[in-house]
Amino acid sequence: MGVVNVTPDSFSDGGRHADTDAALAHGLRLLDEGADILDIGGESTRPGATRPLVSEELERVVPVIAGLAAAGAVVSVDTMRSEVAAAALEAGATVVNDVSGGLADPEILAVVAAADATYVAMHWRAHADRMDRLAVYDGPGGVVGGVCRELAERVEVARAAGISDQRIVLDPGLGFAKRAEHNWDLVAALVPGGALHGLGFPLLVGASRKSFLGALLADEDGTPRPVGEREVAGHALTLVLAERAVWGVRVHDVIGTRDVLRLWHKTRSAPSGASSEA
Ligand code: PMM
Repeated sequence: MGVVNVTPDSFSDGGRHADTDAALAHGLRLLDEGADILDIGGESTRPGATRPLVSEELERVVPVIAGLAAAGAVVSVDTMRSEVAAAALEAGATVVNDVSGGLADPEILAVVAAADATYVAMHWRAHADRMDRLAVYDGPGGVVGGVCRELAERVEVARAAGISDQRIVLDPGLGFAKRAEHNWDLVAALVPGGALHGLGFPLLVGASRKSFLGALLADEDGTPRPVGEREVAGHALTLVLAERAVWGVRVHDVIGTRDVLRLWHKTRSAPSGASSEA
C-alpha cells in the first residue's frame, strides 16, 4: 500500500490545484512502481497535528481519488470521517482505511457496510493532540493484550454495523498512542500463531519512516535519525513482516518495498536445480 498524503505539509507548493496535481502525479508514480493499493489521506495524524475542516479534507482527497481510480488504481481513503468516506467511495475508492477503527466517527461503519467496501480498522485511542498521554497498557498481556482486546471490540462493532468478516483488515497502529517499546513489542508479537494473527483477520502494518525507527537508529547523543534516513530500517522490517505472514505494509517508498518483496519471493521459490557452479 503506497502512501499519498494530500496534506499541506506534504505538498507545500502553493494553492489547492498544485496540491491535487502533485498528489495525482505522486500516486501515478507509485502505481507505476508497483503499489497494489494507493492510500489517499487528507488529514495529518502526526502527534500534535490539528484537524482540517471536513470541507478541506474533501477538497484535498476527492479529486485525487477520482483521478487515480480512473487510472486503474485500487484506491483506499485514509479518513476517520463518514462524510469523507462516503464521497471517496463515490469517487472510486474501494477501501476505507480508518485509523480510528470507527471510534472517531461511528457513522463511518454504516457507510462502509452500505458500499460493501473493504474496511481497515486500526488500533487507536485518541486524536493526535491527546494520544501520547494514552500510551499506557497496564492490563493483562501489556500492549499486545490491550491492542488485541481493543481491536476485537472494533471488529464486533464493525460486524454489528453490517461489515462482513471478508471485508475486514486489522492494523495494530504502530506509533498511535504507543511509546517506542510498545511498537517493538507489537512487532515481536506479529508472528504466525501469535495474538495479532490470532484475531483471524488479514493484518496491515504501517511502520514506514515512523519515529520508533528514528529512535532505534539514534546517534550516540540520542538524536533520532531524521525521517529521510529511516528507509533501510523500514525495508528490513518489511522483510521481517513478509516472513511473518503480514497481509500488507503501508509504505512511502514503493519501489524499495517492491525490491524487498521480489527478493523475498525469490528466496521462497522452488530450487531451480542449477549446479553449484552456476
Ligand atoms: N499511519 C499513518 C497514517 N495512516 N493507516 C494505517 N492503516 N496504518 C498506519 O500505521 C497509519 C495509517 C501515519 O503515517 P504517515 O503520517 O507517514 O502517513
